[in-house]
Amino acid sequence: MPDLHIDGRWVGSRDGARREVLCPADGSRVATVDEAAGHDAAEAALAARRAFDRGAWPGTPAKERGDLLLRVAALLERDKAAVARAESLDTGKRLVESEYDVDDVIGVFRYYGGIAGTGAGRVVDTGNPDVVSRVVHEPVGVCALITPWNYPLLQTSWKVAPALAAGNTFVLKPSELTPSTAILLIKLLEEAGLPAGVANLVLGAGPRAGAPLTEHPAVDLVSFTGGLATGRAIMASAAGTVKKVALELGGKNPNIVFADADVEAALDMALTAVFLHSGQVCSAGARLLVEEPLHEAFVAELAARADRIRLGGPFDERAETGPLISAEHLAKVEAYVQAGLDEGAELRCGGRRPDEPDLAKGHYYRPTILDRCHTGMRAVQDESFGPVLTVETFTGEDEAVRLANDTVYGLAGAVWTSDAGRAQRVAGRLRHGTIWINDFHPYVPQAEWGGYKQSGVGRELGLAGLAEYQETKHVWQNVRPAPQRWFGG
Ligand code: TXE
Repeated sequence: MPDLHIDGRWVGSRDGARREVLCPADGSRVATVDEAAGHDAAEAALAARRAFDRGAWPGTPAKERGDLLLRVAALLERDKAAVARAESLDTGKRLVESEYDVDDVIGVFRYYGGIAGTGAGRVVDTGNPDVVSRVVHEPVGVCALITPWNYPLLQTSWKVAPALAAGNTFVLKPSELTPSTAILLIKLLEEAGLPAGVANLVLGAGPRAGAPLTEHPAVDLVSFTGGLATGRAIMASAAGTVKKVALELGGKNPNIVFADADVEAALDMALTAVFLHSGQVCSAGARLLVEEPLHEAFVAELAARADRIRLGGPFDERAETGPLISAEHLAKVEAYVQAGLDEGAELRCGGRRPDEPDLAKGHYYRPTILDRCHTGMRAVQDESFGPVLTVETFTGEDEAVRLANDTVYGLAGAVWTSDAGRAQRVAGRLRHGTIWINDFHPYVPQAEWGGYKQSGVGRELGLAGLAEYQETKHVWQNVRPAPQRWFGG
């Protein structure tokens, strides 16, 4: 069966191109899928345009749109095992993590299914009794949804669920490295009863299949999650037709540990913060800022624990984390660590591929800690998106805040302290979109997610995540029209 979905039909790419999807854990072939090019992307954009301009979906009662999302959640529940397996094969992540991801995806569809019919707008008091003034929300139109490979289905759900709840049509372009769960999701949307043309899917490389969507005049909005450089390129190309853009571009997220913190909890969570999914997490706590008196003991224990982390493939029940997504990404992480060492960082653990022969075919890299870093280093400023922690020290609240904000990014950060007042003061001064106090990583679909500064534009999740996919219209009605005589006429 072909893999592109355009105007309600499964089709191949027009030029017949195909791409192999390989499992990062061992290089085995997972699938061979159709690879779209510009003409396929354009066809998909036009199909979404027709479905928006002439189809029933944008005018379907919002409550009914929400009900469809709830049906999708139920179908995902039914197919959870197969979806999680597909996600693990594409990404190499542990099956249990993919299962958590599918649970989260179900939660996102339930959340937007639940709120779809609740916000019809508002009536405005104009002070004039002869006027009815309403502010209403309408769908933006055709959305290009471009998603990355680290949490393929989860990132997709953050876009697809609110886009549909708001009544939009879309073209989804998942990462070329991890297309399998996008195909499964489109099938479930069809099964749930979504009209033809509302959800379109093109697969393929970014410049070939994604870039044409960001330029196409039929597209009204681009929502993108991925790297900073690609985000800048997309923003520039969307400018030609002044599309709305929503961007989530990762981060270099500070994890601040004060000397009065609960050290055992802070240690444990510092590991999770950075080494979860081998650091391929936009909110990874990749910068540890530790208060001077705690520094040596904290980092020594952290390095000892990091050295014991067991690597392995998706179905290895003893594994604690998996491989990097590709050979290219592994090479990038290796070069990043080398650059950090060249800049004067001290290697406390890792800094190499694992020795185990059975991991040799995968793109594995040992959890790595670079100590004695400072904000002047590229290693502290650039996102490695791998299992690499940089360590800086500070003294007192002001220095902690200054260092934590000394980055072009602003996605997330954490503060560990037993002083509740200090926790709130620091949280208030951090220029990052999510702040955890004495915790790291949790999120809920009800709360907004997104970045300050170059971590992005706009918000996903929560009410703002729905508003991103809505236009706002003011409707003014004069119920007692009469001449105004502004002009003598
Ligand atoms: O991502 P890209 P890459 C960061 C991380 C990583 C770096 C590069 O630091 O090392 O980005 O990763 C599509 N027009 N993050 O190169 O290129 C592409 O096909 C339109 C952070 O893998 O950003 C894919 O679907 N689309 C991050 C998507 O963009 C284009 C998650 C993401 O790929 C395109 C992943 C173009 N010109 C990487 N070029 C996060 N925020 O969580 C590429 N794409």
